[in-house]
Amino acid sequence: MPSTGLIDLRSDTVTHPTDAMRRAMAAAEVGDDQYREDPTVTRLEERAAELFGKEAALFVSSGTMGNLVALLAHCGRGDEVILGDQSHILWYEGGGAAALGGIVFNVRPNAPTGELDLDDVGAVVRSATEDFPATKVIAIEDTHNRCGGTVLPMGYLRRLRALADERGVAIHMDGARVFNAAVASGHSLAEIAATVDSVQFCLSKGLAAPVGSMVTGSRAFIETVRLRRKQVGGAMRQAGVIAAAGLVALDEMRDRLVDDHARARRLAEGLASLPGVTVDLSTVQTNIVVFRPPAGSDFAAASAAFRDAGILASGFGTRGLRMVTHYQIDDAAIDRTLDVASRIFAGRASGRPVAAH
Ligand code: TLP
Repeated sequence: MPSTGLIDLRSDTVTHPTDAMRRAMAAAEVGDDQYREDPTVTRLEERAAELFGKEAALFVSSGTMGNLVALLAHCGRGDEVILGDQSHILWYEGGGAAALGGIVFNVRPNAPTGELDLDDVGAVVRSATEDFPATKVIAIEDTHNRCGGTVLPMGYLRRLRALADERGVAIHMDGARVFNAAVASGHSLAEIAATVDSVQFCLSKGLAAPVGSMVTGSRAFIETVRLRRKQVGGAMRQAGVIAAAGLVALDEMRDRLVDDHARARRLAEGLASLPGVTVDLSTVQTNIVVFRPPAGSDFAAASAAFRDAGILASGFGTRGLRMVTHYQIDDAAIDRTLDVASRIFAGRASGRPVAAH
């Protein structure tokens, strides 16, 4: 992106398909996927299962649908999911699992790192009785969006796995950005996925595919997920046209995430050096930067000042503003963002931010 154009840091969901994706989409071999006859979808599902070391995978239209059908497969009506108070499933998915599946949300605090406290989770897992809903699944998020893109450490994942095994419950990972977690931690997708029963991951975030997410898990689990996808109207026909972009995403777009992480770090350090701006640098581990304007500033006004200068950020309520790096954000875009930020916040250790120009 030229440094004079609009700099869209609202999310990595804004990424456009690459030229290689558009070529692959145009050339995609297709069939009716509800007859399991779309060879491109089948290839994508096989590739995803292989990468994640799971028996099977299913292509779905979005991360929200992936989380929904996975939870519907783990839980019956009145069963319970344990999830974090900052989780995407709780905040941004319209309560779908409760609305459509009658699933009970047992909400526990997320630590600033995105972890759920293991003692706390152990204390609230419960078996069905005449009174209690039965806990069927613990839902975790890696990387953790509202916690600023934090990566769940492997030691933590293994301890959670041991707890879940001991208590007979499943683990679902909302791995919308699990590729960022793998690149940042140096652990393979299969190592990460081995600690959980199911993973939902997005092709349409940092990997830049236009549409699509996948759910991976055991063959039997994915068959149930397939039925749930049908029930919510998510089964598709010649979906190979979009799956083709997903294959390019998996094959060509994972390694470059390291560049997004380096840029996010530079952005975070630059913002942290401005008067009164607060960034918890320990949470800036991948491509997300959450920062708070100087105390007393109006967050909406700060966001508007960036927008007036051609820079889009998203709001995370009282947590601050969020900027997300992705492949359309180059070094010049980071320079310009920092330049604008220094003008917005210049000398503003407190009080309302001023316009940038
Ligand atoms: N997140 C979006 C917004 O909804 C906040 C974003 O811009 O980050 N899990 C996680 C952790 C996500 O961050 C998202 C999207 C989803 C699931 C849902 O994916 P989609 O948008 O494909 O339904």
